[in-house]
Amino acid sequence: MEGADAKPMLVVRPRKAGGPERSDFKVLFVYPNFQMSNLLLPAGVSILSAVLKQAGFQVRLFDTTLYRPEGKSFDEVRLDMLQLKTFRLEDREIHIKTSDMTEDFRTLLDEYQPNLVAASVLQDTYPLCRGLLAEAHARGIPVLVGGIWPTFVPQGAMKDPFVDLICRGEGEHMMVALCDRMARRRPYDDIPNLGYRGPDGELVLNPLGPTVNVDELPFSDYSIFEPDRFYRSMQGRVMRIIPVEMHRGCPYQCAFCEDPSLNVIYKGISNYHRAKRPRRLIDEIHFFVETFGAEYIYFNAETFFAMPARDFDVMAELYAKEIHLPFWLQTRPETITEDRIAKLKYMGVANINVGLEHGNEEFRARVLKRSMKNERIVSGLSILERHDIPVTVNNIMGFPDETRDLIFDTIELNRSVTSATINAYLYNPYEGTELYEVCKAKGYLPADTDEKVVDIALSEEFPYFKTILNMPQITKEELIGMQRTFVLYVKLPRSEWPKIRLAERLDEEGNRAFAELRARYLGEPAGHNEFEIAPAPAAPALPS
Ligand code: B12
Repeated sequence: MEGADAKPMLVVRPRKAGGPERSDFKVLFVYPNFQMSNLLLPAGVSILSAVLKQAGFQVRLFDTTLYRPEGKSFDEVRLDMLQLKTFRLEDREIHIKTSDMTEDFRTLLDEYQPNLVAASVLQDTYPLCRGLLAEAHARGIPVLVGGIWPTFVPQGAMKDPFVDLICRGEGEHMMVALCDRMARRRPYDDIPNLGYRGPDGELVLNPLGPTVNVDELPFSDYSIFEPDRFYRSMQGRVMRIIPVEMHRGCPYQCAFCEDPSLNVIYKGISNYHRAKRPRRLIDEIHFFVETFGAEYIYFNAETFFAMPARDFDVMAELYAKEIHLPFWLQTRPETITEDRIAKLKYMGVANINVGLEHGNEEFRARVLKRSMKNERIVSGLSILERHDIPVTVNNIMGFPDETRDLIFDTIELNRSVTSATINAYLYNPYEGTELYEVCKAKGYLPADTDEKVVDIALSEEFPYFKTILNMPQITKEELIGMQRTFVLYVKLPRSEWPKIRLAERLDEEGNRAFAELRARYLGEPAGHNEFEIAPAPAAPALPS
């Protein structure tokens, strides 16, 4: 089956250093992740580290994931809301840090003396690293910020005086060129994808250069992460779960996602959506098994089946014969067919994540730009049920103009399928997406100026489980209440719905009802207030 696809395995070891300047040049990445969250090793900094090391530079990383946050962690909130299975990090002797994060960062700066500090950020994670970047800048170290947020909101991070440079779009070519010029003390203001302040403080954005050939990249370098970071829970089991970047980008048009806009900004330059060749993908997985002791593979692809049928056949055969570790993937419901799932079983599939997102066909097609029939969603998921594959169903609520009834359409559709776990996120608009523009035009953003939205993104309070939208048809409290009871509405009998309605309320009585129902759902003895619920937020201001 390999046939024409076979190619020699790529070598990952760093090439001989380009010269003394390169091997002396030290990059310190900062990865501001939600603290103590059960999240993956990220693709972005891992590939950037690999290309920089290959080019002969030194790389280290400061990662915020294993520090205990002040309040509840992202995962603790998800556990409260029944959207995550209980897991025990202690089983694999994973240590959560109790030391002071900023102090540890200062110590690392003293010890490592980096020539460049480079943060990889999303809109929600940028606030977590501002203090650290300010520390680096105060010591005269240039600070660079890259990732999806600066790609679409380049002026955002540049509002902070301690940020010197930003990267729009892909970072591989840009970072190697930048470090090379910095190491040789050459000007770097012409490097594609770079943003910087011009002579009058104005933001200068260089044009985007071509995208990388994903088959020619070195394998992702996870060695910059601490050993405890390789563990993650999957359906309650903590394992060494290693992600493999399989596709970059996505061919679909979902209005809430940045992917369609990545295709737009790269239009006329390169195709943003790319898939790795099966042979190369399998070689990379071999490397992860040998180097990082992978016990479980996480295919990083927005839609796993967005690839030619032949590539899937080749990959399935290679994976089944050479790897056969349990694995996770994500795909759209309408891509699920009997034949494909039989092949996934042959490969050893363990879990599948399916984006249902919304239960009302018309709303889903018109507002979310996801056209598919509910029948197809149900039939797709029933194939997974027949094959006994645990499924996580993703849902989002709180879209512009979405009413309580529309949210119930999503609850009903979830009730008609079988799921092992359910994610119910509150929608937040990300700048660069089509739906962000809709929210803006309707006056649902906190204020109708880009500046204000940036300020909110920069605020320490930018929430991971709240919505920033102010909408006339539903309040923020109602959305938060529906989010925390979503799983109960789906999984408990309808006769419980009046009590679940009470459990939506973010007051003492509501919290008590929620605690009882949650305990019942989990089969635990009921105990009042065995966990705390965040206090109800102030009533949102409606647009005038
Ligand atoms: C896989 C994925 C996840 C995974 C892994 C996350 C991770 N950090 O890798 C999981 C499921 C854990 C996840 C979680 C979340 N995600 Co997510 N995720 C994605 C997805 C589908 C692919 C990301 C990816 O791996 N791309 C491939 C890598 C190689 O690309 P990249 O990360 O963009 O990096 C390249 C460039 O950006 C740049 N770059 C990146 N960092 C840096 C740093 C420097 C210094 C430089 C120079 C360049 C640079 O160079 C890299 C190589 O070219 C994207 C969609 C997308 N296309 O971006 C959403 C996306 C990034 N996620 C998003 C969101 C909102 C989240 C969550 C906040 C959701 C939530 N509330 O739970 C969390 C945040 C978790 C976190 N701390 O990161 C949004 C972000 C929107 C925004 N504008 O900020 C996206 C864009 C989806 C969307 N709605 O449009 N996510």
